[in-house]
Amino acid sequence: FRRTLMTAALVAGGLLASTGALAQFAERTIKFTNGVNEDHPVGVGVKKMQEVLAAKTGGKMKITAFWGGAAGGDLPATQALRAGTQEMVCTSSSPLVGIVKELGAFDLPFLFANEKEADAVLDGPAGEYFNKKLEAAGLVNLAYWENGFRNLTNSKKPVAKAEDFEGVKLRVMQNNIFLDSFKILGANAVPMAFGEVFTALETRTIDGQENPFVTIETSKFSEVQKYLSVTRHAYTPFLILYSKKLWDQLNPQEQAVLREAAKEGQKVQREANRALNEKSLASLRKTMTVNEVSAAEQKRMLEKVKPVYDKNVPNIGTEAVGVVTDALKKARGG
Ligand code: TF8
Repeated sequence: FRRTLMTAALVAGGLLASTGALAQFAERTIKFTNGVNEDHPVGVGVKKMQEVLAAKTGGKMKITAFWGGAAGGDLPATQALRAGTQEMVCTSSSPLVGIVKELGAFDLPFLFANEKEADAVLDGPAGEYFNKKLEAAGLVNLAYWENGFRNLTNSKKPVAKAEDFEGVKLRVMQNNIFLDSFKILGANAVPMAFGEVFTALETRTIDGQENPFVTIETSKFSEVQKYLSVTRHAYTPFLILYSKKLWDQLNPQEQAVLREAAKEGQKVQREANRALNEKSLASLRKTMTVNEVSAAEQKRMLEKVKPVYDKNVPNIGTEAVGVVTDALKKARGG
């Protein structure tokens, strides 16, 4: 009997200790939205976040994810975060330039050459610089994830040189720098929310769009596009944003576990995205006509878009552009 009592006391004590550790976490359901489909590597990252939260909070903090833009596109979702009516979103930086103009630095054409450079800039002090700007606008960036290098698709012709953009009606993100860049290259560029792109391509309201291979494949643009041109003209990062209004209602332990989850998610999301990038290209080749753009032609395109830099850098802010170009120099070993 004594022994049973003692065991019971020990068990109760143990339970108390563990509930004590978990008491710092409230039951929370976090709404997360994204414009891409769940089979995009963002799905891998979110799954990881869910696992980390389950393990660290005893299942008290949960993420409910909505895919395919079903719960609104990048910009409306980000506005919901600012208003405090939604917790989280994975969004491209580009549609947010109306909120944080400095983010336009990432839209400058041919800025990053490879993923290593992007990681070095985004995960270092430069990334922190943009996080501060975001925070001042009511958005806490938990981590930079990856969409990837953007490439062009269209239904008219292969684009191998700058002159080939002529006569292509091209959807661009709601972003002035993209609009200016493709206009100056000769395309008929029209800004459009991502959620409208598939139908606009299908009905031939537009001829083309530009996104990384993985997004082209998982959003099924390949079903309504003939030509894929490997331009790699921009790397616009994904931001994992949390509503600052709702963030401020979390305690430090809850905030720390969310940051940790987003970081863990970043690792697997980038890995999955990079592994899938080549696979996606291979599968796109089966139905699309793919052409590479030579380094020399990329350079000619860059020459042609130089006035876009001159016009937009003052709007973005020379400080923000300087922060990125300095970090890039460092990453390149200069
Ligand atoms: C775009 C963006 C989008 C992504 C996606 C919705 O073209 O690159 O593909 O932000 O997550 O609008």
